[in-house]
Amino acid sequence: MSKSGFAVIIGRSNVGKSTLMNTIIGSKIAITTPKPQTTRLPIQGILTREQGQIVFVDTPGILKGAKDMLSKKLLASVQDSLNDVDVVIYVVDPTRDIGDEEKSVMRTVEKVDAKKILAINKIDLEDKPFIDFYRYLSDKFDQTVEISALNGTHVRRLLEMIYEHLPEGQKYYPDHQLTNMPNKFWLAELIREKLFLRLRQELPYSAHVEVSDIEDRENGMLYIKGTIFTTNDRYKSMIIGQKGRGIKEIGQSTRKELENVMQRKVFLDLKVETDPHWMMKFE
Ligand SMILES: Nc1nc2c(ncn2[C@@H]2O[C@H](COP(=O)(O)OP(=O)(O)OP(=O)(O)O)[C@@H](O)[C@H]2O)c(=O)[nH]1
Ligand SMILES: [Mg+2]
Repeated sequence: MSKSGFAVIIGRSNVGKSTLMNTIIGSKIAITTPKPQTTRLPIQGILTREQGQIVFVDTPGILKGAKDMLSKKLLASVQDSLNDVDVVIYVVDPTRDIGDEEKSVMRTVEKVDAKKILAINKIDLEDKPFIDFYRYLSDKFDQTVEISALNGTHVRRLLEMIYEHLPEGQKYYPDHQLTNMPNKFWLAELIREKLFLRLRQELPYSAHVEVSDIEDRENGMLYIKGTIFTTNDRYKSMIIGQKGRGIKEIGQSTRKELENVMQRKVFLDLKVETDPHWMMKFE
């Protein structure tokens, strides 16, 4: 009998949760940016080894005090993914002060009925002024590990810890499946990453991306149709940019990455539309 179970990755925004999941799975499943609230929906990354299968759930970062509807939905989705979890991996960033926000995440973690691992991330960075504060939290956890999600330092140790706590059981997914995310969703996320990296301040949060069409075309070319929705016309023209330069750059950098990953030619048909109500539809 081998082991199987769910390991939820939780923590405030920007601590490196998605980076950690990608490093563990060995593939870019979730998008990552230096901006808060990059992840918007819990995303599963599946690791199948001889010891068993771990289904990781990367969750949106918890931002305290954000009272807008998007943040509320993000928080609700985090709460949902904490039901029926076997292991919680609580990721913290020792370059940032604990503060009220971290305390509120800690309270959420405390309430969860599961094994808990504290992962102190970003140990590759020289300057970690708050690391002792985080080390001090170890008492409250079943185990603690100091990692670099970016470089993979001590990630193997973390995996061993998770396997230790996992119950015996059947696999949830077939051996070669890496994520539960449909292709269209993953492509839309990749476009959103490029959009996030380009835009400043509040703008990225007023945008949402959908991919409506993926088709194999002649000569092995992959045709992808995507739309960036934003809440008003002013944002729309900011995304499009002067002489269309903005949207062109977003399209080009997405296409380049896709061609690299897929090893084939990609045609990306990308438009921007105004839809003041997309946030209402967002789940
Ligand atoms: N130096 C260093 N940077 C890291 C490490 N892990 C993540 N980062 C960086 O931290 C930033 C945030 O990483 P993400 O993985 O997007 O963080 P997240 O916790 O998923 O953020 P949200 O989805 O917004 O909650 C990115 O710029 C990463 O490259 C690490 O181990 N070391
Ligand atoms: Mg993330």
